[in-house]
Amino acid sequence: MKSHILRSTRSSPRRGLLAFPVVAALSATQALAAGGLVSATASGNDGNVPANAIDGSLATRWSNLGSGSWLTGDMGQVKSLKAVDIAWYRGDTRASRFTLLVSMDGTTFTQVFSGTSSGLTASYERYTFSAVNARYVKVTVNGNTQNAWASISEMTVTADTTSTW
Ligand SMILES: [Ca+2]
Repeated sequence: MKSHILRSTRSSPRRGLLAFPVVAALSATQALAAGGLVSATASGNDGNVPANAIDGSLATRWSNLGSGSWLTGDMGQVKSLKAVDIAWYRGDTRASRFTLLVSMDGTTFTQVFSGTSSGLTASYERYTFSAVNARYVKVTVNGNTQNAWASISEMTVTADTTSTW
């Protein structure tokens, strides 16, 4: 008599459909997958906390009211940074004025970019600059074309491998 064993193992999961991990505290490896930032701090928030800006989800955001509000991301180590991608909350209906600054120690920052988002997309928009060694990247938001809110769905960095100096 034949017996049939129920197999719980299904066919191998399809690759290429992995979503970004959505967890409160990312390990360095996970964070690199999600956008290169291992933690985030900010000048304040309205309940939409800074970690929401580095969780890999465009459905969550960091928000704070007031021109000059800032969000700082930590890459966890010094890297050669050359671009920052930001997805602005409601970025398709308003343009945000902002500067990008970088730092080695999280205290002394140097500006590398100043400009205004396009106002055309709520998805990622890339801002590039000459490669610079840094561990921290800060975006300071000076309001938008509708109000004084700073609101970022996601911030990610593009960096070369760890500097060897
Ligand atoms: Ca998010």
